[in-house]
This record gives sequence, C-alpha cells and structure tokens, in this order.
Amino acid sequence: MRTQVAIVGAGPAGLLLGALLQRSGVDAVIVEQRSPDYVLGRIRAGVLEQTTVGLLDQAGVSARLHAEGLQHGGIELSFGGARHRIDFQGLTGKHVTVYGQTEVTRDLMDARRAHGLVTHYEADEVRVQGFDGTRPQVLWRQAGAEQRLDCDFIAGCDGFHGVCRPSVPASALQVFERVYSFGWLGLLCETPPVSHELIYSNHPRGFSLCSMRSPTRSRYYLQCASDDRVERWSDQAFWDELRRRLDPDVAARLVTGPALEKSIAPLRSFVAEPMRFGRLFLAGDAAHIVPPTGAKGLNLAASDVGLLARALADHYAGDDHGIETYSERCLRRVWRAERFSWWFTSLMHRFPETGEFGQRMQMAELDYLVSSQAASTALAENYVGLPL
Ligand code: RFL
Ligand code: PHB
Repeated sequence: MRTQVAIVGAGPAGLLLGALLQRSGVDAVIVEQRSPDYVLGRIRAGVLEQTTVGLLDQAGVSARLHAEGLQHGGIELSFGGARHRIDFQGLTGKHVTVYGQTEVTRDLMDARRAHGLVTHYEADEVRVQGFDGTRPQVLWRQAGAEQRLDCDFIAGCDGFHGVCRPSVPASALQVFERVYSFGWLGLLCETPPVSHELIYSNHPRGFSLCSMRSPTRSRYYLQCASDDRVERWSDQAFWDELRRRLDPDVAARLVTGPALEKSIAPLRSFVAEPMRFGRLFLAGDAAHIVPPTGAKGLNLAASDVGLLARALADHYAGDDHGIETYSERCLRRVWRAERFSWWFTSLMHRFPETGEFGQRMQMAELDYLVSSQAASTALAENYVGLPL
C-alpha cells in the first residue's frame, strides 16, 4: 500500500488532519490500534475555542456542531462560598463552544466514511520506520497478517501512550514534565446541568468542576488522589462530595442521577521537543499534555494539525517553509497553553504540600482576579484561546 501521508491514530488530531488534507487534495491513510466504538467510548474534552471551530468549518464537518453546540460567553469561579463570573464576551469579544470530543470524533468519522477515505482500525503492533530517510513506512499486523504502508510523511497523532514519539532516538528528544499528586474523577449523567455556564470551584475539600455536554447531559469532576480508584466511588458518594464543594445555592439546585460513565484521569504537564524528526511529525497528545483545567488539550491538538495540514499542502505545491518551521511554530503556542493550564491548575486545586500559606495565596489571587479587569482579561483571553 502507498499514500502521501500516513497518519497514526484516529483520535481528534488524526481524523481532523485527514479531513483537512483531503480538502487540500493530499492523499492520507489512517492506522488506528483500537476499534471505532472504543475510540467513541472515551469521554474527554468538552470545550472548543473559536480557532478549533474554524478548523472544523474548514474541514467541512461543523454542521452538527453549529446546530447543537452551546456558545458560552463566560465561566464562573467559585471560592470562599460565593461565585464570580468572568465575562469572556465582554472582555475579549470571543466565546467558547461546548460540544463533546466524542461528537467531534463522530462527525469526523462520518465524513471520512462518506468520502470513502481509508482507515485501518484494530491494527496490532504498529511500528514506524525510515522517517530519517526518504522512505518512511508504517507497519502493523491485521488479523494476523503483516501490513505495510509506504508514504512520503508520517503524522504521529497517536496520543501520549502511542508508538511514534518513543520511535524517535531518545538523544534527539528533550522532554519536560510535571506530574501532579492528584487526578480528576469525572462523572457523565443524563440530567440538566446545574448552571448554564461552567463553574470552576476552589474549595478546602478540593477542586470541582460543573460542566455539560448538552441542555440535558451534565459532566462533573472532582479532584481526587492520583492513586484513588473509581470502584471506590459509588454514584451517591460522588454526588455527596460534589455538593460539599459547591456553594449552598448551587448545591441545592444540583439534579443527580445514575452515572453513564465514571473515570479517573491523572494530571500531567508534558512537552517533547522538537515536534518533527525528518519525515515524522508529532501532533496533539503525542507531543504534549496539559492538565485539563484550562480545557486546552483538544484545542492544541487541533491547532497543531491545522498548521501541519497547511505545511504538507504547501510542500506538495513546492514550498517547504511550513514543514521546516512546523515544530517551532507549534511549540510557541504549546508553551503558552502549558503555562496557562499549569497556572489555572495551581490556582484552583488543593496542594497538601503548600499548607495554609498556599491556600491564603490562592484566595488572595482569586480575589485579585475577580476584582481587576486586567487580571480577568488575562484569564479570559487565554481561556478563549490565543490567536493561531
Ligand atoms: P487521543 O485522543 O489520545 O488519540 C490518539 C489515538 O491514537 C491511537 N493510538 C494508536 N494508534 C495506532 N498505533 C498505536 N501504537 C497507537 N497508540 C495510540 C489511540 O487509540 C487514539 O485513538 O489524542 P489526540 O488525537 O492528540 O487528541 C488529544 C485530546 O484527546 C486531548 O488533548 C483532550 O481530550 C484533553 N482534554 C481536554 N481538551 C480540551 O481541549 N478541552 C477540554 O475540555 C478537555 N477536557 C481532556 C479533558 C482530557 C481528559 N482526560 C481524560 C485526559 C478532560 C479529561 C478528563
Ligand atoms: C469537560 O466538559 O469535560 C471539561 C470542561 C472544561 C474543562 C475540562 C473538561 O476545563
């Protein structure tokens, strides 16, 4: 088999890259280790920046997003028993769109199928080679038989635990990492959201987040210990703990119900530099991870592949500038999002190691944040997304 661009991974990064390349007339094949149902079953992000929506428009997959996505002009910060709104629309003229990663993935999968584009699902033992020369290859086993895809370029969109980044010689890679001592326990539920906007809460018992997927579907998160196990949390225990971490007014309005999904995600900041090695490009979680507090992970994955699709299309039109500057241009945006996500995580979570002093510092900063237009604007412009 042969294609121009072999994409490893059919998460949002790989699927969006495939759609953008198709629009530019570049041929691409995707190789994914899981089944389509498994990919759709992972409940993750919910908040899209306008830049991400623009890329989905460009890819021609945004009709349902515009019909069903919820435009949010702000968020609420809850601390010290009260809520304070940050008005994104007023401070930046921009909004974010609440539309689940699962739905983005479904729309991209449907479009790929409708265009007859090739995705090899349930590929075992995926390997990448030859990207330091001119003949890169992706190899895998499918139903026991060895498969080989020859290509001009490989796009490593295979997430944090993928095979592409570890295939680069360790000496060529610089890794920056911070692992947090806590995780997020998430619960998805078919109940109306407790509020029409997201509520990020800093509470002495730990962080919590009230989010949503639609007017009838809610997503809630609790800060938990990184070694906690989801089996230890009954639905009732989750709701009881969430209520304790909300202000009384919101707690009284909370509508509970059986969990459709419950899972624990560890929190990590991670960047691998550079994002290109010869003819292998890393994009999305394969190259960087942010803690979810700033809602940046999926958005960074989208902006990476936006730049990569353009660079590859330019290459086939005879211009290699985009390819040569891909890593540098992505990393500038990545580090800004890393800084914002780390800052917002540090501000909102309980860090046992920093004690009472750390908590007083958080309260002082939150107080400043909600009373200073300059500070609120800094939060707002990072949350809605810096320009591409
Ligand atoms: P993905 O989604 O991990 O997809 C990678 C794909 O590659 C496949 N794969 C392989 N395929 C072939 N061979 C191999 N060896 C392979 N190894 C892996 C995998 O099966 C998978 O299909 O990475 P991608 O595409 O880069 O997308 C990144 C996003 O998924 C991620 O950044 C976001 O979900 C992060 N995130 C959020 N981002 C936001 O922008 N806004 C949010 O509100 C937000 N909330 C979140 C989040 C992540 C969370 N968790 C669970 C970590 C909330 C949570 C709880
Ligand atoms: C979500 O709805 O899953 C979500 C929203 C905002 C975040 C993280 C996750 O910051």
